[in-house]
Amino acid sequence: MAYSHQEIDSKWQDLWTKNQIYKAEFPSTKPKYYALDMFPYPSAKGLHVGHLASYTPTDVVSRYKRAQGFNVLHPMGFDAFGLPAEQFAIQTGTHPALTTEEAINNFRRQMDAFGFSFDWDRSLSTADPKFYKWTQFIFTELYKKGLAYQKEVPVNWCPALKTVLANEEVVDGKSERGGHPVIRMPMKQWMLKITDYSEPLLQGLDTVDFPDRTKEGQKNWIGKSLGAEIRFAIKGEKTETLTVFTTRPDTLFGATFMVLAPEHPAVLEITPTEKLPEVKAYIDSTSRKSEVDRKAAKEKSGCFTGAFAIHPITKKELPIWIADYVLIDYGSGAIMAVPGHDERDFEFAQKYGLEIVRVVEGGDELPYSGDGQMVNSDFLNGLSKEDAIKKMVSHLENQNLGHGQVQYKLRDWLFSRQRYWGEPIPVVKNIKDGSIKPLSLAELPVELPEVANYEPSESGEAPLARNTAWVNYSEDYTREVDTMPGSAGSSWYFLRYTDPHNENELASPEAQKYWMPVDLYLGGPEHTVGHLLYSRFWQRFLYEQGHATTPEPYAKLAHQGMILGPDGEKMSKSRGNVINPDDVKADFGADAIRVYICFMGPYDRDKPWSTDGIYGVRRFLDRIWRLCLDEDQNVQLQDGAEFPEDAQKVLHKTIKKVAQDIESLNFNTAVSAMMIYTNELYKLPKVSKEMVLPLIQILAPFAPHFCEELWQRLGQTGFVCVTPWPQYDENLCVDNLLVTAVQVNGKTRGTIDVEANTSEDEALKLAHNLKTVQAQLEGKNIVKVIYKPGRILNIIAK
Ligand code: ANZ
Repeated sequence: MAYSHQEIDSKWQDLWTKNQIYKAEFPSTKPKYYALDMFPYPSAKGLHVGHLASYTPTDVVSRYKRAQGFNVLHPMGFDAFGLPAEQFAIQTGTHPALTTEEAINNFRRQMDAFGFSFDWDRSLSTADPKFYKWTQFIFTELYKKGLAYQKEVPVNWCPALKTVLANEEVVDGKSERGGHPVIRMPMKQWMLKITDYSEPLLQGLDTVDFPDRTKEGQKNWIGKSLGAEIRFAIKGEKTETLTVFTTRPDTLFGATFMVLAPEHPAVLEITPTEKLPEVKAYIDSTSRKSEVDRKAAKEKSGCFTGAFAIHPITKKELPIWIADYVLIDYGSGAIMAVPGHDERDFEFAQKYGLEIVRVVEGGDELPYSGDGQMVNSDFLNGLSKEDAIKKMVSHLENQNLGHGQVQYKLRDWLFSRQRYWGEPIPVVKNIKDGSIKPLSLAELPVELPEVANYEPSESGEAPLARNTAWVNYSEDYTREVDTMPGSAGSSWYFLRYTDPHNENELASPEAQKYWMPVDLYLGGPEHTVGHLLYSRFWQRFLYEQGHATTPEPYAKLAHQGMILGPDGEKMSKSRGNVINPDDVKADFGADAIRVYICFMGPYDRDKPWSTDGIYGVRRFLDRIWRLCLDEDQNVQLQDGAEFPEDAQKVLHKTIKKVAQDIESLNFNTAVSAMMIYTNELYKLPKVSKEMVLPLIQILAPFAPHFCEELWQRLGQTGFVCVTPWPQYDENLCVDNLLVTAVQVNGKTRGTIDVEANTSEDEALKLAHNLKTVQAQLEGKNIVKVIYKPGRILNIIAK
């Protein structure tokens, strides 16, 4: 290898730190750029290559923006609360704060070793009381506005983890972490009313630059449905009615039965006594199932209550059933079943022999959910679906039978955990009347108390309850013992980086006005409906309350792809295909890895690690080194060496392209452009500084240590990473295209545009793109080609 990476890497890391090169200035008259990575859980295992896949692209952008004259905020912190840290602490027996601190220090050392240009003065940890003071403050603000409340709710209880999990943390009826079974159980919990923000969160998506699939994911999660609420009278009941939510009020004449969720409060009231045992048994059998299991159940199950509803228009009697495919917390927890046009209702009707009526024409057989003319539908007959919906809704409204209704799937955010390692919820409860009092800012932070052991208790009570001295807040009040979920701190941490040492506010309006919103936020796509939605909710709330200055936190969001093992499979210990960043760095140096990560392929795709690939990148760096320095490490560049126009053009196009590519996050093509220019330089008999220095400058965001070293050795002063980006000459970026006539066997069939140095093969390819030429060459073999760029390409074919 041409250069010694160990020496160079640590030399420049020290110099950058000493000179505070990455300090984000405030106040400043410069334009700002805020490049943010999703901060990591500081796990004891340290950095893995997945972290590098996220931090390298944002670091390239940050360095590039600095060279472009921006005042860059590129911070890094630690999402230190949450289950992984706690479980590690439980396993090792030490306080989570200690293990967390150790892990943070290790992460930081590793991050520095890759040359990431973080401003460590602004670092934060969500488990630091100075930080979570403000997380707690935000909670009290939410509480005061009625957006934090307590409710007895059926929760996802994980007996193995001994904690409640949010819907997003449950996958296929199992805990996301660890894959333990999850059951439904009623428990009193803290909830945040994110549902009040359904519409703003939807609308806000139009104002931000997020990947389409992320926007789609959030839209689906929020799940806006336009429809109607319709009231049905109950046979034999005078006052009680049943309300259903439907997206298809046009199909009301096709409703042949009703279904209530088993938990629906009307069930036991309407069920005649003789049916009660059967109905109760059914309710019992479904209550243990998780919502996910209920949705996924292959076969529908249900139970007839013995009661009947009255169709609001035809006055027909419709049997009322209960079934667990109807969910209690969506719409009104009751549906009108239209088996002719709804798949689930159809299956149910078939299983229990219920009537099926067609009310929409179309499809070979039922159920048919498409559009078509209405039939068997009285005053709707002949109308299209859209017109029928309108007509039915206005009929319902005129007759006072129902009304148009917007429905969202989004649920409130389950915000309490019965765990130790989280932010204490900063409220106290009156012993006598149970009323809640949020603590004032002066009493924050409520620091995590010491407890005898961190294990959650079997009963589901939080470990904080064990410290009774702490729990007894005053004579009249006891403290809340639940803690916040891992996603609390990450819902606003990006604001704190703008003003991390502020003791009076979560971040000053001045600092936020300057830095916010985040210009580029990079992280994994798995956070689509968790963190990325929660943080948008908090930001919007804080904006309304005057604590934040923008309604949206992130102007642009991107997701990096996954780095797979060399075998193309997800890296995992059991597969033995895990690449350890520290090992690879020891062999190849930080820069080769950084450049390799950029060069592997589009940053947002999954791609396998390849040791050959790293070798190739390292060779590329070595070639640049050897171009500049001889074997004795003396500079071997020649002042005044001729710089042919062709080569100049390649350079200027490369400068332009690398900038454009970084802006559009096409890091891989930026690297290959620099490789092409390097090859170009190798073709020249003599190379001068003028040819090499701009290459070093544009390579610097990718290979910062290597480029600083060369920059210095070539006699330049200052740090290359803050040297203004080189200018390119637009005149040298346009190709002089030469119009060339294409002939087949002597007859002109069209023209192609080539450059002076376009090869015969490339010219032939261009000619093949012409339909006229294709037609002439069909079924023939090319026997001879005469090619004169700018004049003629004659193809002789038989
Ligand atoms: C009658 C009907 C006829 C329906 C038809 C659909 C098709 P989205 O689009 O997801 O909002 N529904 C309403 N509340 C429900 C609940 N709590 N649990 C399960 N299903 C429920 O779905 C709305 C439709 O889902 C509603 O429209 C209702 O069935 C059902 F040809 O009503 B529909």
